[in-house]
Amino acid sequence: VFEDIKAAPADVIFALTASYAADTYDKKVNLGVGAYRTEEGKPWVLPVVKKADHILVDDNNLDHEYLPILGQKAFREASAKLILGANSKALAEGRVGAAQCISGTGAVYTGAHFLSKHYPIKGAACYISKPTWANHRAIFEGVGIPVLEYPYWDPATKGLDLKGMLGAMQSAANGSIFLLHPCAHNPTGVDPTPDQWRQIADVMEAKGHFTFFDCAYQGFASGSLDKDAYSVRYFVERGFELFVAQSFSKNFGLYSERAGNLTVVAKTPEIKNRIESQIAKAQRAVISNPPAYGSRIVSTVLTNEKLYKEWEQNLSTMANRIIHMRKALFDELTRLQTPGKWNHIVDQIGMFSFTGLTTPQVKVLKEKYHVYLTDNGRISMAGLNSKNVKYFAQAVDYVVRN
Ligand code: PLP
Ligand code: TYF
Repeated sequence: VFEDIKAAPADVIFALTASYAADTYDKKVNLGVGAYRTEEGKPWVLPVVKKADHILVDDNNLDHEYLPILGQKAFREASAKLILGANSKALAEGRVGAAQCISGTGAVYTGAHFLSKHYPIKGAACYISKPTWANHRAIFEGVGIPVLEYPYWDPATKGLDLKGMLGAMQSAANGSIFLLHPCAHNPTGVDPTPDQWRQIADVMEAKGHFTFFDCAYQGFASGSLDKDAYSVRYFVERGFELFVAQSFSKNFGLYSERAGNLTVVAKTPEIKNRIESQIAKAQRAVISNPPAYGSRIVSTVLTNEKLYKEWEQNLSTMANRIIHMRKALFDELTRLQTPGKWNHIVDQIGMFSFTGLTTPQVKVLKEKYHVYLTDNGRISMAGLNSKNVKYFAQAVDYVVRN
């Protein structure tokens, strides 16, 4: 039957992880996948997650019954509150919906799928940032929504191309869908400032565009969960109806547990209910109902004041180690007098740095130095530690000079 089936290309980032794992060189460095690593280069189970784990194990009332189709209520409510803020007017007005999804990816998919069926402007395109996380295009195209790009990264300044971004928003057809990263942009590590968010919101509002936030790094950007939610809360305050996909993979280190949420801010409670009912109908046909474990860990922490504080500390541990590594890499490149300006390494935010290294340079890094990173020059800062940062800086110095 499938004699003519064509092989699909591998996911670039997962393929990097596999090549790294197969490499036997002792100094190899993995700066590919955006997953937190300790100073020892190991995955980190957050201490607060271990605590929540014990609480769940000791809870004799836990069973393995199906969750409701839209997921665990405590998790959905706590997730919406985490991103919108406890004092959110939209929450108080009862017009915020939520669906527990298969992590951030599933939340983006669920929102995209809903838009493909119910967005009132037929044929509306979704604009994604150039560049962005590769799955954005795959997800929206997969549900039949045309995908276009808006400028984001300015190679000359190694910062935000605000003019290009606003220009694309202006010239897009009214009522287009815009996928925005609320903080810690993947892959560039460049975020708009509050004043730039205001300008973005002005155009989004004037053009009647629909805002779809994809929030995979709350807690990783500014070191404060509230500050990292600034853009989302600001848009909601201004009265936007919007979607927010939330991932707990990074900020809880729950990568494999697939804990995510789609928060829906609707115009009225009644519209919110109808949206949720359609999401439930669609969810039933894809996953029936979401998995429980990750969401239980998250809701245990988010609904307990003491554990929440501890979680914030765990987040600081991760965010600070990354900031420390930015500084260490910058200092090392400065010490080596590596040609070029490297201040963007310390200026960029979140898990990634968009180094400006070119695809041929990346190739040499891999082949000569066994350093793994994506072809666009993105590095996952968490892959650096005090044992490998000098080696990496020397490798960068070599490829820049040769
Ligand atoms: N969105 C962005 C921008 C991401 O970087 C990621 C990956 O971490 C995700 C969504 C989804 O991640 P996950 O499905 O693992 O929660
Ligand atoms: O960009 C990253 O590294 C993370 C992890 O298909 C990831 O977002 C990468 C690729 C992918 C799913 C997650």
